[in-house]
Amino acid sequence: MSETALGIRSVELLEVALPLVRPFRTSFGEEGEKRAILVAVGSEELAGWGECVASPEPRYSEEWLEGAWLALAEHLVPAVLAGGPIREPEDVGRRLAWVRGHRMAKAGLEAAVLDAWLRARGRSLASYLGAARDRVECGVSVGIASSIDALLEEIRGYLAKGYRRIKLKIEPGRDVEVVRRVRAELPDTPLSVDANAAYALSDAPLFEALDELGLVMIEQPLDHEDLVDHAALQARLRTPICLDESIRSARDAAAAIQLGACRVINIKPGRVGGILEARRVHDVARSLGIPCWIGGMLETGVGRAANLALAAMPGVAMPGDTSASERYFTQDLTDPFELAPDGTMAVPQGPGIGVQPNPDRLDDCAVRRMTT
Ligand code: SMG
Ligand code: MG
Repeated sequence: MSETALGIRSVELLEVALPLVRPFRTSFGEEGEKRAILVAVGSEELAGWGECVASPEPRYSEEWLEGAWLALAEHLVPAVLAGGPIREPEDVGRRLAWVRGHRMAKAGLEAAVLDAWLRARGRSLASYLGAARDRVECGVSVGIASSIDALLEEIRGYLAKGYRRIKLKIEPGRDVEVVRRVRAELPDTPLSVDANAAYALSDAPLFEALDELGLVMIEQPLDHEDLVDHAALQARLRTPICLDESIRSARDAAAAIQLGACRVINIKPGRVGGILEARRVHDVARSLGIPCWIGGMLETGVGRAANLALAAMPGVAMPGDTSASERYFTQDLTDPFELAPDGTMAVPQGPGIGVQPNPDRLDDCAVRRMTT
């Protein structure tokens, strides 16, 4: 095991396409297929893997797959390579700090370097992040369905598998009535809703109606740039508001908490620019007494493995959108992640993220490759 700096010989970008077992619909659009950029960092005889979660279209955030590919190929990868051997994982962020934004692209590259760096030391990502547990609680995010009956059938299937919290996607016109029906059918199930920024403060009465339904949280009800309106809405509700899209950094997290804009934070490493910044968001939330949990971006096993390590951090106090591979894919890129009947999943314990994509599966799923 090497304790010396990590020399990077090459960086490969791979665009992959995997069919989803069912389309995933949110207030901003529908995805029928998972596309992602995998980043593979080659060093000596080992490789490190990272996943960039930018979607094909810039709907969830301003980043999108093609833009992330260009940012990586033209700016981020050359900047990391130009700096020479990596002495510590923070070197990646320092070398990329001059690039404004492009957090998902940066996160994919940082994750790959961090994985290689940890593998060279025989150390797991979970232990590096200070994991407090070796199994984590899992919830599931349920897309907007064609009918309430179809939605209930899907939810019952997930509950039978053991998921500990159900998150319902809502959009204007498919909100209070749907949630009320689900709540009536499932009075004891921990339920949350996620609006993906589809509402305005003038919709406060709608959220007051949701406030009566005993939800665990209401995720990102309002515009991603509007912390002040979120604070005004939170002041009117007992149900905690959880921010997702609005939190792009530890600095945003501190501001949102101090403003009273949220009482829960969804942490996604891609959204905040990397695993190290995700840990900083966690640390800020924890020091200010705000529970956090780990979200999801329909990741393949590569990104999922890192999310499970993050979910083991001590301040993560709620089930994550870290669902089993079979909830997304008939065949994942890695060995599948499986949910235990008690609704928990094992945190990978091997070096780095603890898993690797299967080379044959990668050949089947790769639609584009580029090596620098
Ligand atoms: O990974 O299971 C998952 C998806 C969780 O709902 C989920 N993610 O806003 O939290 C969110 C959405 C964004 C998905 S965009 C592809
Ligand atoms: Mg969300």
